[in-house]
Amino acid sequence: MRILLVRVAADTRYMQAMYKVVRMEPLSLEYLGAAVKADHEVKLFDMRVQGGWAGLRKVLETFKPQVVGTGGDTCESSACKRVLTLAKELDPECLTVVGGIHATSLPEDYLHPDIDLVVINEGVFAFREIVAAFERGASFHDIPGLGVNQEGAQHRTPKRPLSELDRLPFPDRRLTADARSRYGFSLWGKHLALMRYTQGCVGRCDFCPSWTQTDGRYLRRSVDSMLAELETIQEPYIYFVCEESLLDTPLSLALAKAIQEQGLGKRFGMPLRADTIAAKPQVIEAWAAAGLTDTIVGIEQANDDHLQDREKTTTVQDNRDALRILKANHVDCTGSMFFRPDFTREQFTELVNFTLELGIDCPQYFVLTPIPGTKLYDKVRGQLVEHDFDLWDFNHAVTPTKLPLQQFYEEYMYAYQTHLSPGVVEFYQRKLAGMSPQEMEAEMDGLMGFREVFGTLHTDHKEYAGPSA
Ligand code: B12
Ligand code: SF4
Repeated sequence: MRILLVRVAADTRYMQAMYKVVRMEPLSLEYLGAAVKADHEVKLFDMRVQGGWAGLRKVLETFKPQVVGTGGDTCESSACKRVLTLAKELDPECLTVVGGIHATSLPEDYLHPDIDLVVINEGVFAFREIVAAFERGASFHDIPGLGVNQEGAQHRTPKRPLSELDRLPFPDRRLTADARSRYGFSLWGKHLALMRYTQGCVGRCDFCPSWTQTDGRYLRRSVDSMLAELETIQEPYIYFVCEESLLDTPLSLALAKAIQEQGLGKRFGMPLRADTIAAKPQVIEAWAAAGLTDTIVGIEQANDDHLQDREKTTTVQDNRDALRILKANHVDCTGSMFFRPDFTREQFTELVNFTLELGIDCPQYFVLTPIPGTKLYDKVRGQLVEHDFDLWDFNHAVTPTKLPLQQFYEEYMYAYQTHLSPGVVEFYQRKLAGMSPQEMEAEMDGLMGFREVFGTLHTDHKEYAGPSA
């Protein structure tokens, strides 16, 4: 069968700016491609770099796929629907399939006339079974882990057991051979590949959908599987797409040692919890020796009460210790913080000052968003004021703000003044020094795009005028 996998691009200004700066390889689709490529003709089309909607129409018309699959974050969900609508418009007989985090967290949102199947959770084996059943003309109702859309209703098949990560095939990176030179994140390493190592988290934070995806389990790959895949990757920089990479101390130390012994000469980035770093300085030291240069840490809040409100078990002291240990090992920290919609001006200032005090190399601020699939979503769903999922990009308030909306965004934008502080400027200088003039131009283009977006976030709310103070 001819199968087209589409890496979607949302049309919103924020996401368009994001795709210029942070453009990672479509790892999920490379996994799906690996699942079916042996028996079928597979193409992967990336709307971010291969011509957007016009390019998509062209590939649909010329390749004439019999199966079209796509997926994305909540803020990309309306674009996913449009992709599959276009596919059906050009060939009503083609099978349309959607998967990914939004499909997993809120499958009913994909009950749509142009979508045939919704894949909940891990998609590799489900997708293989779907394509095989479609080819045979068999029913999809026997395949676990699906929402089957039929006659205006969504029928759920039984839950699919979680796949152990070592059982998955390696992602097929040949599917993105033509686009690979354009993937990366210049601040970490322009030529960057993504790689899975662990999945899930032992945390139970109320704003996070990651632990619910794995029923609270922490899945991991073996050293042998990691080394075998690493040897197939050309890019010099690798980012682990985990939620928390180094929870398992013996495994983490064994992998760091094996990587060092192999002498692959790669650099690594990975997300880490502050309490993991604080409790295991020896693991950070081993990984720094193995090539770890960057990490993303969920610092989140400036005081323990606010952390506890979110059921986050790290403490302000963990955050302080984590930054100290990272600096001692020359690992750069991208710290992630969120502003609660009920923040006052003083609370904005407290959080911004805390990030300066910690000396975070690259502070990233978001708006606390009750994403589907989280406890927080269940807690506040009655208070939602923004129902347009295009704006659920962690940069727009979707529940009422205490400050008038425009002031809320002014404070939000002001937080990014921290990027002019000496420590952050030094971080940028260090990272930009390794770039070619062309890379630097692309980087500046994206960063200016973000500046423009942040200046006008409040206008994105369309009809929504904002709650009163
Ligand atoms: C790595 C990562 C990133 C990386 C790279 C992301 C990228 N898309 O290129 C970086 C750091 C750049 C990033 C950025 C962002 N991220 Co992010 N990210 C993750 C993380 C930690 C892992 C995702 C991953 O790659 N997993 C490994 C791959 C192989 O698994 P997978 O994508 O789930 O795919 C499998 C299945 O879902 C399924 N599947 C997926 N697609 C399809 C399609 C079909 C047809 C089928 C059948 C199956 C299927 O099968 C796949 C194969 O195994 C997740 C956490 C999580 N729990 O998912 C957050 C997460 C996805 N990110 C999130 C967000 C919000 C963002 C940002 C919007 C934040 C921001 N405002 O800047 C940006 C936007 C990125 C974008 N869309 O371009 C949220 C999304 C929540 C939501 N419902 O919207 C998550 C869940 C984090 C969280 N805890 O809230 N992110
Ligand atoms: S520690 Fe991070 S990954 Fe783990 S549940 Fe909390 S927010 Fe999610």
